[in-house]
Amino acid sequence: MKYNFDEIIERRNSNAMNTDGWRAYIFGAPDDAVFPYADDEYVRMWVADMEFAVCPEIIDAMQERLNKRIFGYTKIFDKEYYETFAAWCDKMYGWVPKKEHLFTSPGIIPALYELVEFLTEPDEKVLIMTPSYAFFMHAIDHSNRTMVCSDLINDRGNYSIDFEDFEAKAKDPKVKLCIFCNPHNPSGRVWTEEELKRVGQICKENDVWLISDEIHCDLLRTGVRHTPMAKVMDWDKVITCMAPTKTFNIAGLQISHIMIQNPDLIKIWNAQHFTSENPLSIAASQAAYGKGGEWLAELKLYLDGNFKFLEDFLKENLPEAVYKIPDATYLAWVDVSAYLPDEDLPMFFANNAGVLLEGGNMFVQNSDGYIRLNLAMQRSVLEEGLKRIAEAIKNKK
Ligand code: LCS
Repeated sequence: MKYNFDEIIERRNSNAMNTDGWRAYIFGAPDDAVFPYADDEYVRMWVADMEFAVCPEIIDAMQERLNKRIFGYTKIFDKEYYETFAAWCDKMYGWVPKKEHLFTSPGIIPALYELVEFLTEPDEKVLIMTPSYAFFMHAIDHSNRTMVCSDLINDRGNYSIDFEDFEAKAKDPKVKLCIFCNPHNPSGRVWTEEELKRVGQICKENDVWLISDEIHCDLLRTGVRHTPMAKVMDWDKVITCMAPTKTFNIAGLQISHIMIQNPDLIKIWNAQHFTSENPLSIAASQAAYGKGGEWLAELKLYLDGNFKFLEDFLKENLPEAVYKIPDATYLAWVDVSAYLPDEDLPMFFANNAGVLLEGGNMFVQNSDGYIRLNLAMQRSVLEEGLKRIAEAIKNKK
């Protein structure tokens, strides 16, 4: 390996959400709430960022930009930025967004907040699939729109879309928008082309705008390919969201790509979205897509190893847990209901294992009994976290 994913990086005193924001985010608790473990004793397997150092090619590009010593108002003017991203899309997905369809946002979540408002009226509804990343719900709630959930079918950890239910809900004339997660967080499903086409077709037939949030599209098991919704659905009401932030561990730099095709929506976006771009983020994003391929390939191998490690660990220590190595994300979605049928799972593990994780109804609905483990960490830390989880479950029995 050229890059060292075993190196433990100190994150304290960096205003990291991961180390300092868990009380509020997971437990809705104040910053000074007392827990049985000291902050630096916790193994943190929660928020979706990684414990790995950012690839040096990105840091070098940021350094080069720092050396220019002025950080005035900035926008992406250099056409190389688009060309670099387009080349990445072509290589990775065999699909290239048009330059005139590429817009930026500080994040996909802020863009979702805006798009819900742009695309729906106050009495209208937004369709999501559950379990779901909770910010889909928050984006809907923020504008006081009504959320409609279509539960995924869960066959012992194998998730699929309940097309009958999804179609019935899409037919509701008040449903005007679907926020779709491709690949899916938290299950890690990479949808097949057939599934994508069916979702797209149902939305098109019912004139439901379709936002395909593809932020996890580069975090795949080695050998797996991503298919953008817009590649299989030639329909201008498909909006594609991608970002270098999750893949390259630069979420704090706040840059994402929103691909909008529909001319009317482009007009609204241009009129109402305030575009501001950060010079360091532009440098980082361009370096990620231009020079980060080798780092990503090695990251994926390391993550493949962590998923296998978890599989072996569960077989040996918690055989009644239901788990399947996902095709995408660095998040493991594990059903522990056989052991802990009635617990508040994040609280149980924070109090009894010294492990911070998300689970249960943090994923909107259809997620009871599940914990989500962020595996993007050094194997030694992962091993410690898993030992503690198994130990806490054993002690409970
Ligand atoms: N969309 C999905 C599906 C995500 O999983 C996340 C981050 C985002 C958007 C965030 O996009 P941003 O605004 O940063 O561009 N997911 C997280 C998660 O599951 N836990 O912590 C963050």
